[in-house]
Amino acid sequence: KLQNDQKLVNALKPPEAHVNLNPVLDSDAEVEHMQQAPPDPNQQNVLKEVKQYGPKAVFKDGILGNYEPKNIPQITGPGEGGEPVYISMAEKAQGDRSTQEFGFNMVASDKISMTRRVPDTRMDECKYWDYPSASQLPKASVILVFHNEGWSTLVRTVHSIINMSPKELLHEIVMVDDFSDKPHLKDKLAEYLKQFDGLVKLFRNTKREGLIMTRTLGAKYSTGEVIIFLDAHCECNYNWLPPLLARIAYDRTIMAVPIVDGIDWDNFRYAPVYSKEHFRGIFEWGFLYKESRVPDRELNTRAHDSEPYKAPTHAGGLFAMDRKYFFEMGAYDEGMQIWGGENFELSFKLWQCGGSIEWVPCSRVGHVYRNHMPYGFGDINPKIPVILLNYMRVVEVWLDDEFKEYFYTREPTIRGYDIGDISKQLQFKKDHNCKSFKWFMENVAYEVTDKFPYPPPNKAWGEIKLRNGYSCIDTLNKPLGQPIGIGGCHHYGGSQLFRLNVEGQLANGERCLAARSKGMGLEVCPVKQSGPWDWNENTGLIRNKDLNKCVQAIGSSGLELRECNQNESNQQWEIKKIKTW
Ligand code: LR7
Ligand code: MN
Repeated sequence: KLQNDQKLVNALKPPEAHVNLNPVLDSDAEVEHMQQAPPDPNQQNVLKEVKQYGPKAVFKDGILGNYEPKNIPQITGPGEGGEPVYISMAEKAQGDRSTQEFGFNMVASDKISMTRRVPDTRMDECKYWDYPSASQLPKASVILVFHNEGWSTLVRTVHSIINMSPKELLHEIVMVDDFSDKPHLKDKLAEYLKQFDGLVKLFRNTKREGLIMTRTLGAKYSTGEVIIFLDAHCECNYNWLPPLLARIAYDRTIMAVPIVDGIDWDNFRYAPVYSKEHFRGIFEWGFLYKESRVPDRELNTRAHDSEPYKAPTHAGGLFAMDRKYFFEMGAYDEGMQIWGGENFELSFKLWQCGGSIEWVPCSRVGHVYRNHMPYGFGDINPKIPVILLNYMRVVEVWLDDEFKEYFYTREPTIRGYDIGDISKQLQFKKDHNCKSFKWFMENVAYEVTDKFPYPPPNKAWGEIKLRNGYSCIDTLNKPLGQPIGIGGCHHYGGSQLFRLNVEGQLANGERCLAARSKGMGLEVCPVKQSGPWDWNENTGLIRNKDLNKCVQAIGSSGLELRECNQNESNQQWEIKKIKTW
C-alpha cells in the first residue's frame, strides 16, 4: 500500500519563534482581521472578490455547545464504543476471503450494528463551542463515491452520516456507483435506500470513471450549498458537521477537513490516529502523501488548541467545500485517472489561486484503512504509471520549473510520459493570477523541506544488473532492516529500481540502502540526502566508502559486502536505465 507507514513525528526541530497573530475568536481581533484582509475591489484576481467574513464559532468554557448531543444511549453489543470485534475460528476462512475481496474483514463488520456508537475522540475543549445557528449555516450534500465496496461498511457509512448530523444541516446524501459489478450493490442497495425517503440519492456511472471523475460527477448531481466528500467506509464522530460548515460560512474559499480517525480493517476497532498532537498533510518529492506535526508557527496563530489550523494539503478522501466555489476552481482536473494525486491538484490550486485549507480538530470522522487495494484500474493498467501520470499532471501544472526537477529526480522513469493536454489547467492558472509554487513553499508548506530536503541530482538510476549475468539487485520486498538480495532482472522497476545520487545515497522509492551486518538492507532515508555508496562506471564496483567494501552477488539470491576486487565478476554491476511504460 502506497500510503502506509507515513507518519513522521518532527522530534528534532527546535521550537520556532512565537508568532502570535490575532486570536481568531476574540472580538477585537476580529476587527483587526477584517482590516488586514479586506476584499480589495481593485484586485485583478476575481476569485478574491468572493471572500466574505461570515458568522463564526464562539468558545464558551464550561458551557456545553449548542450542537452537543445530550443523551447518548448506553447500548451494548459487538463493536459498541469502537471496541474491536473478533471472529471465531470457524469464520476465519470466510473472513480471509472477504478481506481478499474488499480489503476489509466483512465477517467482522457484519457483526456490528449499523448504528454503533463510536468513542468520542475529540479534545475535551470541543464540547464547549457554539456554532452559528442552522439558519446561518449552509446545508450539506454528503457525496459517497464507491466501486465494489462491501455491503455493511458502505451502508453503515450512510446510517452514520444521518445519525451524527443535525437534520436541518444535512441536505442530502449523494451516492455515485462507479460501475460496480457486485450483486449486492445493484437492486438490493437501491431497495435498501428507500427507507430514507429520498434523503439518499443513488446515481450510477455507465462506465468505470475512477474516483476522481466520479467525485466531480457527484458534485454536479448534488444540490446543497456545501459538498462534503467521504470515502464509502467511514463512521462520523459526535458533532462532526457544524465545525466544518462554520468555517465555510465564515469564508467560502476555505476547504474544511475533518481529522481522520482509524478503523481497523480486520476487527473494526475505532481509535484516533492522533490524540495529543496536531498533524497536517504534506508530501515528499515523489508526491507520496505524508502527515507531520503542525509547526508552532501555525499553531501559535490560534487562541484555543481546538481551533482549526491551516494545512498545505490533505489525504484526499474527506473534506468539505462550498459547492459553487469547487466549480469556480475548475473542480478536479479531468485528465487525472482513477486514483491518486487529486488531493494535491485541488490543494495546490486552492492555495495558489486564492483559497485555503484548514484542518478542523473538533470534526472527526473514522475511516477504514484497507488491508490492500482490492480493485484493479479497469482497462487502464498497470496502476503505477496511472498514479504517476496523475502526479505528473500536478507537477507540470502547479510546480515552477526549479521544483519540477525534484519530482523527476525522485521518479526518473516517468520523465517524457505522455500526460495528455494540460492547456486548460495552465489557462486557469493564468486567468486567476495564481501565485507561484515557490510562494506556496515559503508561506504554506514551509516545513516540507525540513523533512524532505530537495533531492540532489541522480548520478545513475535504473536496474542494477550483473554485467555478465541476468541477476539484478532486488529489495525482494523485504521489510526495513532485513537483508535484501538479487533476483532475475524483470525490467519492470519496482523492487529492482534504484537511484544513486551525486551525494552517495542509494535508494529504492522512498527507502534508502544501508549496510546491514554483512549485506545491504532498506532503511528510512536519513533527512540529509547523502550516503556512503559509489559506483564506478568503468570497473562496475559499487563501493561502500564508510566500510571500504564492495557489493557482491552470492549464489542465486544473496548479496554481501566483501573486499573490493575488480576482477571478481560478481562485483561488476551496471546501472541501466529502464522504461516502465
Ligand atoms: O475507481 C475507483 N472508483 C471509486 O469510486 C476507485 C475507488 N472508488 C471509491 C472507493 O469505493 C472509495 O469510496 O473512492 C473512494 C476512495 O477509494 P479508496 O478507499 O480505495 O482509497 P484510499 O482510502 O486508499 O485512498 C486515499 O487516496 C485516494 C487517492 O486518490 C483518495 O483521495 C481517497 O479518498 C483517499 N482516502 C482518504 O483520504 C481516507 C483517509 C486517509 C488515507 C489514506
Ligand atoms: Mn478509503
